[in-house]
Amino acid sequence: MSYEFILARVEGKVGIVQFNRPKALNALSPGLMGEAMTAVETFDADPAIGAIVITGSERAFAAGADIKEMAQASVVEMLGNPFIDYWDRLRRVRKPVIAAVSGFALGGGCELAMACDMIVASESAQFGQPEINLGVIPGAGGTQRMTRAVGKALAMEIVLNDRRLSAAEAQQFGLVNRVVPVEVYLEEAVKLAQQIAERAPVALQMAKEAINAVYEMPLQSGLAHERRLFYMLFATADQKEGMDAFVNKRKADWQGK
Ligand code: DAK
Repeated sequence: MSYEFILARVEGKVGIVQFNRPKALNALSPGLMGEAMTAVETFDADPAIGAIVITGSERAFAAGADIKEMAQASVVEMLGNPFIDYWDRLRRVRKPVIAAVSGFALGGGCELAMACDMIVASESAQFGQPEINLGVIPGAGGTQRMTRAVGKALAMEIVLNDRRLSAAEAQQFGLVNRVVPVEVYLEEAVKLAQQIAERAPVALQMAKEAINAVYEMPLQSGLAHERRLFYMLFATADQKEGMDAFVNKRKADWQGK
């Protein structure tokens, strides 16, 4: 499939979606978001793909939603805007999704990175929620996911006072998994995705679901949910294969069944 605002390619078992609006610092226009989610969903449905990487350019992962496109919008137009649906579609992706972030990850760009399962950042990455400068607040999860990631005190500064986090700070506060030199950030993200993609596919999906349940449920319900997923995996061929491979000291051959 050919796209106007993104590039999509496959490396091994990893599907890579790259934002491609360099002149607008990858501002997340509806066109870009629609194409990106279509590509992500196509990879999610492809059994040859085990994990997905979402990235931008060295200068900008994404500088947020397209301010020019929403500057004159009325509340009714914003309510009818399908923009937020893209985030819900990302939440429904079952395979692991890694954001490879370099440069600006601001507003909706930061929210998009946080909606992924992991973040690999380049040393030049900068995370922030500057919507206050536009007379609005984050609307795609920024107040919720940022607060859960870095805690209330720092989240207040980030959202109320446009405090930006450097890559090193983002790692220190638990927002990103690792920080690497800018020359290799995408390579490192793809390498991590490749390692994950080699693992038991059904168990991967259940593991992701169980961890994400932390954000939806109280502890008792989360523990019960985890246990149900654990038991369910004993109905898969991969569980039999994985345990047999261990017992017989061989490498497991996952079927994703
Ligand atoms: N939108 C549109 N264009 C943008 C943009 C953006 N977010 N960010 C940058 N650009 C464009 C600039 O206008 C400029 O275009 P030209 O003037 O050359 O045509 C080009 O990208 C290069 O930008 P600069 O010249 O400004 O480059 P600098 O290096 O000087 O500065 C910057 C880079 C990233 C610091 C600066 O561009 C900047 O502050 N950008 C805006 C960052 C921002 O405020 N982001 C938050 C956007 S609001 C919703 C839920 C959520 C949202 C929306 C809806 N619903 C529930 C419906 C999300 C909202 C947001 O994300």
